[in-house]
Amino acid sequence: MHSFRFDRIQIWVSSLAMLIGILFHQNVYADLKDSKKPTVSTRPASALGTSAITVNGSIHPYGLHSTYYFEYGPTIDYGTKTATVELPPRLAAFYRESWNEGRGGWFGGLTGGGLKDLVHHERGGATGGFVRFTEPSGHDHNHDDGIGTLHLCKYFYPGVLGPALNQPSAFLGGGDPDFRGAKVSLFVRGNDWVPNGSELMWWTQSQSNIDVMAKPGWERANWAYTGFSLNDYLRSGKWEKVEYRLLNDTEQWTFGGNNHQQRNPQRYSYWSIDESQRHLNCDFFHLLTFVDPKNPPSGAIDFDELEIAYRNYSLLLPSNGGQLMRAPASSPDDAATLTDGWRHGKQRMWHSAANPTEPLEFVYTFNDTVTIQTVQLHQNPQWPAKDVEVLMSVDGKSYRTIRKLTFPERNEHGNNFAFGLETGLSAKANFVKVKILSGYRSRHWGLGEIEVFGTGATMLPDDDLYHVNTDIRNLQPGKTYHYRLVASNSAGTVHGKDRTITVPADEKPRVSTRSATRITASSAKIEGRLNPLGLPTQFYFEYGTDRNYGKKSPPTHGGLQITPRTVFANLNGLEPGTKCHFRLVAVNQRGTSFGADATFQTTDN
Ligand SMILES: [Ca+2]
Ligand SMILES: [Ca+2]
Repeated sequence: MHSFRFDRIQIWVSSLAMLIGILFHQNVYADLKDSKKPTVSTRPASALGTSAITVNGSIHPYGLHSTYYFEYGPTIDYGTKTATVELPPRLAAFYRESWNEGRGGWFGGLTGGGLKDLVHHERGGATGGFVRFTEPSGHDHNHDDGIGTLHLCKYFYPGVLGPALNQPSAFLGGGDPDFRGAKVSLFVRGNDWVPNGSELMWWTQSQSNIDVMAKPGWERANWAYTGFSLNDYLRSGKWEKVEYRLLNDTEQWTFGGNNHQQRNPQRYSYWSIDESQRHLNCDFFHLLTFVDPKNPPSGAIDFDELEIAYRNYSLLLPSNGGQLMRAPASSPDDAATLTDGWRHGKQRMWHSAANPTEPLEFVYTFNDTVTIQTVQLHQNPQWPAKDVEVLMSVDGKSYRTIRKLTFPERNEHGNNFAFGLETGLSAKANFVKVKILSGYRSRHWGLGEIEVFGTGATMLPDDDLYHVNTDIRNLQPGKTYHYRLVASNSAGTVHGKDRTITVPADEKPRVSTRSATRITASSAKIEGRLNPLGLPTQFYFEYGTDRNYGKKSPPTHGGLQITPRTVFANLNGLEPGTKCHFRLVAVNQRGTSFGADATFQTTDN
């Protein structure tokens, strides 16, 4: 997929840099060390209302612990900088749902009165079982001011919201997983699928104040990943494997706002994409966006073999500073499978030697003294453990029990839900000991994964490209600001190139025309970015065979948020083999804005 090409480009660029070094007989060692300095790029910023902006950039940290900030100001001397933050740890945690055993913790869309369940099929998937979402689904108008009506195809609770609604939660990352830059892989199949202008895409819903969650006063951020649509994979009617990446770049996302009845109180209030993905604590979905209630989609969508690589702050992951000190002898399995980021699965879990008779002890230490807040242990479905004790120590000699639990043998919702969780701890530790005291089968005792969450560790990032962004507030309307990204790792500090952005002087909509896709002899999808800057806004596209245009797409509600969004129109009835001009136009009470002209050519029948 396009989103993975960065790896190849970066490898190619660094290989080329090394080759040039050798050719010119330079000090190759010095070049190699130098090449470990972060690669830093300042990227275009976007407006956030008339007194704030979101600045974007990218960093390649080469696997070294890295920090970054943005500096900004009215001149190239900048003068102000944002808080220095760490680049997040590696994509070293994995969630997989095969739907072979059942529906797991997954839900489907809405009907008029409640949840419309996904139907589980025992066979016929890309592998084994799968789940099916079938239209008609109830229209979910909750986010109309952001991205229009939704149909919820399938959704899932990664954190604490689920139990509050009496639904199962997988507690990814102890309930606070980081999905910035996450890699998503799944199989989809369309069955007589007619999208009628809707798009199937990823959706992130996060709560900025986790204490209120589903209680009165809750406010939630909703972001659709408009950087990637799954629609194209539903057309063949066959199982199609899809891979994409949730790039942490604001230009790839669209914020979902309130419906028309929720202006007061603000329910779906803004929280930055960086924070919303950093704490994916409510739920995530694959859903249909831009649904036209008068002409909804029809057919069914099948899902199978979902796999997500995300960022996990477990202190036991080797790249986060955990080290295995001692493991039981004579096991057929490598103890490293207990900290490989996978909850269960072949070669991803551990079981003991035959017929254990005494407690099985795993001892871990940390690179730095840490404060342990959460412990999460995952079951081995094949050789389930029963009684397990978790202890911690400062000196490695005297240990204190922090949790003794009796594991369930299995969970009715499947292997992803067979875990023990202890939260609300606060204990400084240099060592952790996990003792398996008994098992459900006498032949072997096992576990799937051991996770410990807390603070105090230095976590290494991936040797990969990261997108970063930060909101900057309290700026002057109409004023131009300079900004640049600055990143440091142990090999040095690098300043990205200077860029500028002019903060909108007033609430007149901001527009930019983007490109055309899905071009046939008679049709095309045309796209743009729009920021309604806080006032109710309508948008349409002008199009035609020259810059006089002459035609326009139906005017559509473009929201009233202060955030940019993706907007599009589907054009039909075009002439084959013809060049078409188009531009985005948006109107609100402060005025009308026109995007730049863009063109595409229809195919020759
Ligand atoms: Ca399956
Ligand atoms: Ca594991």
